[in-house]
Amino acid sequence: EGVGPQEYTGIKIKVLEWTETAQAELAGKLPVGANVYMVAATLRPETMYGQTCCFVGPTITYGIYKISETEYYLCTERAARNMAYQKIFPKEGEFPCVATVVGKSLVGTLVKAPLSIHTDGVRVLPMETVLATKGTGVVTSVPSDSPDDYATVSDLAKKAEYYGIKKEWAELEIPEIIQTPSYGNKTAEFLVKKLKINSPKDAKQLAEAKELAYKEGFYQGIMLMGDFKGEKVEVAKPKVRAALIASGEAFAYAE
Ligand code: A2H
Repeated sequence: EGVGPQEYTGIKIKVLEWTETAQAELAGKLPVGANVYMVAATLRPETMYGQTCCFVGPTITYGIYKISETEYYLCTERAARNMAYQKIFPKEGEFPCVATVVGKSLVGTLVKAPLSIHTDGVRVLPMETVLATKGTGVVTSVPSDSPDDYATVSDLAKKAEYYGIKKEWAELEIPEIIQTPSYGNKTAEFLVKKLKINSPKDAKQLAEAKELAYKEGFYQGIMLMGDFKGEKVEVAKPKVRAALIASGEAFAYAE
């Protein structure tokens, strides 16, 4: 971080069914048959098999931006502006906004996360630590390999009522997707327990866990799932990314 551009993969997470609140807020603003994709910025495209939900910041305002007659992207305005200079929109510098919606209204929306084992869809859930100033403001949750995601889904399941969500939305099966020599097949859970992380707000320990998980996963990890099962993560990562981009389920996004 801080050195040179960050090369994200923008994962296109299709909205299958809006919450009633979001539907009311968006009424009349989207053409019939429009596909809206929540765009999540990730540095770990090879982990997308393990997506179990999609996080938004509850107080962040998101825009819905028109890419074409049929495709719309949901992300922060800041991200849309950046995308407009990366040939993601048809006209350089233009990012037409058709509607805005606050994260809280999106909680409970059913979405389809590409490559996820949960093919019937996953839910949009709140993550208070999402930064509006990084990526797209949408974070796809992979609790097997991301300590932040693991700590957040654990907290959401524990306090479902407080968060106004259904407990089962935070308790989807977490598949094992990467094997590592030091932390086993559930890297995030292992590190969260080892570093005694009790809450998604334990920022210092989470930063350490994130660093350890990333290094071990990237340099020592072996894929347990998908088309590149058995290959080293280092080798599989660009291949999964290229396949997602080729299938139209993702795009390159830098900042
Ligand atoms: B990563 P960097 Cl499996 N606020 O994707 C908070 N976190 C954000 C964010 C935002 N606005 N935008 C993206 N992120 C997360 C997968 C993943 C990620 C795994 C393991 C580690 C990991 C699934 N979540 O990140 O600050 C996204 O989560 C730890 C490096 O730009 C994105 O990749 O270095 C990563 O942080 C980008 O973090």
